[in-house]
Amino acid sequence: MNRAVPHESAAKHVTGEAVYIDDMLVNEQLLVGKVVYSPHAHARIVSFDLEEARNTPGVHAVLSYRDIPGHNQMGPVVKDEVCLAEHEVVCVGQAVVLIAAETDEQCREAERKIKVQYEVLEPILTIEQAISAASLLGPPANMKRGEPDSSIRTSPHTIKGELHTGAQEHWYLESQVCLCVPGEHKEMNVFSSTQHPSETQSLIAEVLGVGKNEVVVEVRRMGGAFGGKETQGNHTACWAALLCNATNRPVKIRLFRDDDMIMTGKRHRFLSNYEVGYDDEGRILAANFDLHSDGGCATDLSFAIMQRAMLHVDNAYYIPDCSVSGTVYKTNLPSNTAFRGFGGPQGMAVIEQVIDRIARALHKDPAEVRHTNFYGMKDRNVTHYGQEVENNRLFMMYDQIMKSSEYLQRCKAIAAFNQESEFFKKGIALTPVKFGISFTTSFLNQAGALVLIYKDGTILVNHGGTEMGQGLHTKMQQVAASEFGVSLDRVKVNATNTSKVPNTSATAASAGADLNGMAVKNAVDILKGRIAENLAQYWNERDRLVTTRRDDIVFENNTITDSHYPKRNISFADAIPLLYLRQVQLSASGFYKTPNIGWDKDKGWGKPFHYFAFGMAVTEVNLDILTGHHNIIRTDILHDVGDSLNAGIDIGQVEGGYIQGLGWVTTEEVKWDGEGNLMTHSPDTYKIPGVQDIPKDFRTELLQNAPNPNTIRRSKAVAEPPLMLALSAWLAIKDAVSAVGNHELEPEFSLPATNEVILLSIEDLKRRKAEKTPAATTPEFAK
Ligand code: LUZ
Ligand code: MOS
Repeated sequence: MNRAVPHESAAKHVTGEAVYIDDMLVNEQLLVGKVVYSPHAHARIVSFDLEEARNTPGVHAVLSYRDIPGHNQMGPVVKDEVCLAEHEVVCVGQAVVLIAAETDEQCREAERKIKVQYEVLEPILTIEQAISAASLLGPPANMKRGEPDSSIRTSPHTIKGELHTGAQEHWYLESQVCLCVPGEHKEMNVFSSTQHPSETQSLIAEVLGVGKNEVVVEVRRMGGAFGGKETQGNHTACWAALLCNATNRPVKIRLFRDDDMIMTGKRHRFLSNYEVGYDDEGRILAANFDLHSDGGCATDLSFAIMQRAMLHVDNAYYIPDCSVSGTVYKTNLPSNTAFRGFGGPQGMAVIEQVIDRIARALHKDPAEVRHTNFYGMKDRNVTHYGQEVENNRLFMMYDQIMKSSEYLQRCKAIAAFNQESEFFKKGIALTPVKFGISFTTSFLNQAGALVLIYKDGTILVNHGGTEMGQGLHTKMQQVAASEFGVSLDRVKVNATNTSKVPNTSATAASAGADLNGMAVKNAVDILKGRIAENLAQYWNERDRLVTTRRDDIVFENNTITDSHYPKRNISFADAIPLLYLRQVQLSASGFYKTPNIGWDKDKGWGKPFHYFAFGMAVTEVNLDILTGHHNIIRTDILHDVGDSLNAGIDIGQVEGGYIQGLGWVTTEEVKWDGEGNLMTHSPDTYKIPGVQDIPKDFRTELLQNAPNPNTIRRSKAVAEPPLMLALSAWLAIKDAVSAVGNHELEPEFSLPATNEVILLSIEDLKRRKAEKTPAATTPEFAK
């Protein structure tokens, strides 16, 4: 049953029949909603006048914070994010006024008539400015094992440095969108593009000042999310709900692409400092890491993201003495948010840079230094936060990918090529990924399901996870079908709906299939137990030949059978109407919470993760040193998804994750001007990977024969971990730049490695080399 069946909506996606919120048919009562946002990064609102806008023909509502019936709050964790600005605006793009009108044009006309008077204040726009202003979103966090300071002092070698890693725009194809439809009295039906329907429901109830039982949030599918709708789908939903409530008409808000990019948060920028001690073999002995992130104007998920970064500064490597600090800064930019990897990429980039630097300093192959530092199988296997690395697949995967990628031969070929080639240089890098699976906020690791069997024997599965293109519903359909032993076409997965499964967690942390799969299985097990018990009873009453016990009954091949007396069998389709007549309850809710995890975030110690997902990639690039342009010649990926629930979907996730990571490490540069305006707010200034950027030779394999214990059908999470495999591309580019200086000097490098960064790095390298050259090649006569 773990077949690579196509995504349940694949045909609909390509024919255009898949319904997204913007496609939903609503009657002529539908109003268009618009958000009027701050043009200033930081300003006091002196006054505003909405009268003229309210009198615009076709306009049904113009709302400010004064018109909010409930709480003016939409902070998901900390209540520090107003729904509409009151007396101050803290970033460009912050919502100030909402408009509902019959047409988009009328909204724009009303917007022109709104008069807001601002007194502009000084903004904080960079981490460096925030550090000097001591502008923090909260107290720093710390983790520590051993005595890194003294160990670094006694180490044979040390390195120090800092690394900037850039922001990233989610670029989901479907921008933020929500449609609210009023019901009777206080009821509201909400169709939201959200990864977190339960939180969207909660926040709407809070801004409207009604009970959560009045608000139903439904998600059929999202057109991509990537973390950008883990909390920030809530915003558009709250705004649409306010307009719907004020007009008693259906209201839809869909953010125009540029507005979406300007208004929503990004992946957190990080500035990371490190100091590391190591020995002659390149083995890390001790390290101090100080991570600083740009949280933007409000808390959002910034502390959880910083925590995950701190939990991934080790990546796949054992660091005996280690301390990590993490500080989240408050700036006047939209609140930064979850993005695939959730701080993991920012943490891992630091240690991968460190290992690369160690290897270059020792003139060793970086892959070999990585191998030297891998977590051990029996010892050296406890992380800096106290979790044992169990079922370590690093060595097995290293051996396999070194061979399959022909790494050593290609290193030699690259060296030979670089000797001959003046204007093109090639580079290669192997990087591993070890990624912790579970929400680090432990209580979030829970999920629910509601499975219904109808009288015709068809099955409807509800679960708390949302579909964003990742294939979760397909996997849940497969889980239900395999557990019931029926064919896939008997099972349908319903749109996610808060009135079916309550109090769910976001579909996030790569844990959607793990958590909801187990909850679905739990519901199916309950139903199977009931079916077995009642069928056994029926058979035993009908013919008293033998006794069928409940536990003897098996469900397979669309049939329910007594395994000891196979003549006693009935098709699933026939059994269900029979059981209905016998008054058997044919629906059940399921639940799951991840067992045996526990984590003290104040001490920075414990077992935050149920298990680790592993991956490894080798990337080779060709760099044009005159333009800084690079091509990926070949990428080999070996990724661990346990026993795959669906190999087709998983390979898609691995390849997609790597490509999305490529964007982050190469071309995707988010830039703001000196006044906090986003300069890169459309696809013509913000470059996500296109087909041309995909590796010419792309070889992806899933690790075979590596079942994952204690998870749904022995599978592993897939979504986030492969993104970080793209660090191999970043370091392959660095390797090619280094070749410009014949590997004698280490390039200065940051992330993303845009053409500009690459060219500056090459120029810097050439300059440093030229300065050194006279001394190194002192003419004979001068000696
Ligand atoms: N969301 C969250 C996440 O709230 N906690 C997490 O640990 C997490 N990890 C990855 C992505 N989203
Ligand atoms: Mo996420 S970064 O929504 O798992």
